Amino acid sequence: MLALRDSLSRNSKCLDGVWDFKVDTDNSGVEERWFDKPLTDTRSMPVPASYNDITTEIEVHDHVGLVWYEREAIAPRFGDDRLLIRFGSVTHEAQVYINGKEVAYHKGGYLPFEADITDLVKDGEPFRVTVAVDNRLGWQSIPPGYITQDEAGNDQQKYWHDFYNYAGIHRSVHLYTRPEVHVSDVTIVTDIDGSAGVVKYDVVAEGAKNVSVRVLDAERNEVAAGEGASGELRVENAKLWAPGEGNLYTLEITADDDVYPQRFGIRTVEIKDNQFLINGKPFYFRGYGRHEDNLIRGKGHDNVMMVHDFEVMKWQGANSFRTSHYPYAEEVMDYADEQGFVVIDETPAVGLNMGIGGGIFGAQGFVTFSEDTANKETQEVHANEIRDLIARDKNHPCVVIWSIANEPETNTDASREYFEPLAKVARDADPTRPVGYVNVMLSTPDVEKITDFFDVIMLNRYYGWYFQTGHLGDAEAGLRRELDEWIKRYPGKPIIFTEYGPDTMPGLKDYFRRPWSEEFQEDNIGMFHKVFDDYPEVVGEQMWNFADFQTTPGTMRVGGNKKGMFTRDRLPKSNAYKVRDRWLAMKEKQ
Ligand code: GCB
Repeated sequence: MLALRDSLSRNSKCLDGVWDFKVDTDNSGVEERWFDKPLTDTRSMPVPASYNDITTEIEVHDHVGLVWYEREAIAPRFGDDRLLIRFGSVTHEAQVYINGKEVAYHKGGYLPFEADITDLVKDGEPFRVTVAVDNRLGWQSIPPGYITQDEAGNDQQKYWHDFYNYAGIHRSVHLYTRPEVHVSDVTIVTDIDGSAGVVKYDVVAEGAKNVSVRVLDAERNEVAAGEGASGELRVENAKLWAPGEGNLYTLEITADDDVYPQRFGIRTVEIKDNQFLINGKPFYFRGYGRHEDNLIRGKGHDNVMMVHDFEVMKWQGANSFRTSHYPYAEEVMDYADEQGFVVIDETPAVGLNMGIGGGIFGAQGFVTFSEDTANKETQEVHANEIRDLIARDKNHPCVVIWSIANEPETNTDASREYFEPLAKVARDADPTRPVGYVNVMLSTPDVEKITDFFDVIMLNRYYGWYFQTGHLGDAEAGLRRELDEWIKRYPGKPIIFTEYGPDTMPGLKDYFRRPWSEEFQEDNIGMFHKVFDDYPEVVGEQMWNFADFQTTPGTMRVGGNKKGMFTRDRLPKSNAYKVRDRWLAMKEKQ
């Protein structure tokens, strides 16, 4: 799906702001047709934001099921054009009504969707937008979950991932106009030939008689041009997109009356002899797994926090991050392109592992893959999440790897059956980028069964924390043994550590440098770094997590997960300075 862009032929209007909101306590609003009339007894709710932490009421915070959002909007002048309503994301399911008529249903909490509302509204007239949002997760949703009842008969949402199930209208809502015949998709693939950039493009614009393209540089100078819906262009003396250098071009596409500006970067990505190459040069990932998680806003996108987070990451000398554990806001991907940050782009397939729950191993009594749990239908939903993520993000130069799942079960034959077709879905959708998945510590190389489908090995490891707690000597020995085994079994595949590090209580100091203290975070992470430095096959370190974040309550979590390099309000723990010294020194050398 194309990003929202204004142009000569496209105009957008933002519907963010304070909407009316109502919790559907009995989840009966759809049957009772709440959308027929304006909602009554509403309260205020900001958009975009998670609704959970905005009020002080537990009934809002903990509600399982539907909530309703509503606002009035004024249709812009759209003449003969089409008018659409577009949502950056609604978590996890949305039904959208315009003046009471359903125009969209979307399942999946982290990707955009839109609906054509041209025939339902009139130029300049007000109309009612109603959105029913459902936060429930089931066996056939990605991520999965299930619902139980407590003794009083109240629903409780259970799930296996270690972050709070925030819900709401999480990203911006827009109206936008575009001509009836329009650009609906474009794929841009770049290569480097000496000092020139080679730009292959493929435009979809159904019904268009004339399609032409121009490549504009950052100053809007035309540097190449072509006719037709697909072709190959050369940009002489190209300014390459590279880590730390967000050089971008725009492919301005004209299809009859529609003009669509697609930004892109000229760069290559390749894996060769254990190395991860960007523009032919070995690249070492320094950074973090992150979360879209903030005080009060929950998972609502916020430009203030986005820009601040990038500033903090740059301060530390990071060059990359993973969108753990779901696709991030389109604004974040645009900004990563501009800032030259390298991104491992992940689907929302997290918690597909009944052997772990909320960071606790062996805690559940379910089988992961079976007819009654994650089944063929789940696999199809997962496949669509992969396709839709790639469709949304394929033209971002920042994206260098697709991660199709985080810590799924991968040590059974059933998991092999489940993942083989999904790896192929990712490759078919994008043959140009490496594909991987993020491996859990229960799936060590002696028992793991799916790495042969993938290009990179991405490991989440908690030596010294969940295992050999506090004993760094044994932890180091275990880590080295495991690395040796991966390298022996999969020669040639580069290894990226996508998670490591202990929970750390900010301000907890300890002469004996024990677990939970700031000193232990320094030592544990320092141990990992020492080991990484001994292995040329290790091409990246993305510690867990950029910042502390909210989770479900549990005996293992103190006000959320505390593995952050920074606190939830983005203040450095002492380890942050140590890692900063390391990363800035590495940056100098790279
Ligand atoms: C993991 C998960 C991550 C958790 C983390 C932890 O392996 O991928 O979502 O938050 O462990 O802290 O336990």
